Amino acid sequence: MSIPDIDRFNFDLNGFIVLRGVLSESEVAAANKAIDENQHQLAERKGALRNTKSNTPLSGDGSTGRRDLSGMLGWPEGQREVFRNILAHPRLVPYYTALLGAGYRMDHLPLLITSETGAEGFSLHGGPLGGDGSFNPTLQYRCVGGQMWNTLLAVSVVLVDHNEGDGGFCVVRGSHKLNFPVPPDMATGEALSENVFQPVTRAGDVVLFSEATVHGALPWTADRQRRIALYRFAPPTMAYGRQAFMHQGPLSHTQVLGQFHLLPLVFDMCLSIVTSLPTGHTPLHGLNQCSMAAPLSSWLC
Ligand SMILES: O=C(O)CCC(=O)C(=O)O
Repeated sequence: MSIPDIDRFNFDLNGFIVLRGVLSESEVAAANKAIDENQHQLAERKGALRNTKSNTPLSGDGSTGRRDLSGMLGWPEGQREVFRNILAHPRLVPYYTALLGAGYRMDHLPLLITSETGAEGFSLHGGPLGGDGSFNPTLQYRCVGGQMWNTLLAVSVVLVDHNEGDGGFCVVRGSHKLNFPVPPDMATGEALSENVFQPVTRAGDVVLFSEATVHGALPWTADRQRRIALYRFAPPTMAYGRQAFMHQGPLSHTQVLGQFHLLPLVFDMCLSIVTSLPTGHTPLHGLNQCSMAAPLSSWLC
């Protein structure tokens, strides 16, 4: 299960790649129908939850926020399958394996992102260095002896067309190998915007990008709702999502143990995902490819 040389070259060069037509028209329709049925749960990021700096090229109309929602993997039967299939999709597994190693695992919870016309974008973030230029061990890309490796891979499933100038996902090509920190004015969209690229995508495409590649989102300008489903995967030996705890200080021993009431839920979901894997993926293969129970903490962020 290897990936084409041209894709390997492209990812290594740019830090991301667009895979065309991964989802069929009917799968895109199923995903959009499920989102329609759950639209009311989408939360808009207003006020203090806005992400961009006011009055910058990323801030959109200044008031419309992005909306997001997680939990699609646990939606009722008929709604969840198309989202669960991304975990071990036959077109994607070779890429996950090439970019993360055999035994890759889902990291923090996938989420839906939607934007109405005028919604703000998302400040540039990610990259292999911290803001002060220090090494950022959690977001790295390497290629050693022809083997690519990422500490965290984002998988963005595109559910509506993103035409040129529409906005949405944007990336600084090649920045997974940068050696100096991103200038603050670049992160806000105020400087060096000629280096910020918005890939044109169609509903059903999937964008794979290293979180070590500087990326974000441009304000949404199209007159239809933007929709993506965003997943993150990690190598079998790494967990990024647990960092969400650390932002509020480390948990005490008792608090960590307190999280274990979730274990049966996680195990249930793991089992039901394995049983709903696409044909050709045996339970053993599924468990190995996507060890969902491992990072208990990542279910909580
Ligand atoms: O909106 C997008 O496509 C980018 C989202 C993103 O980078 C993030 O949520 O971390």
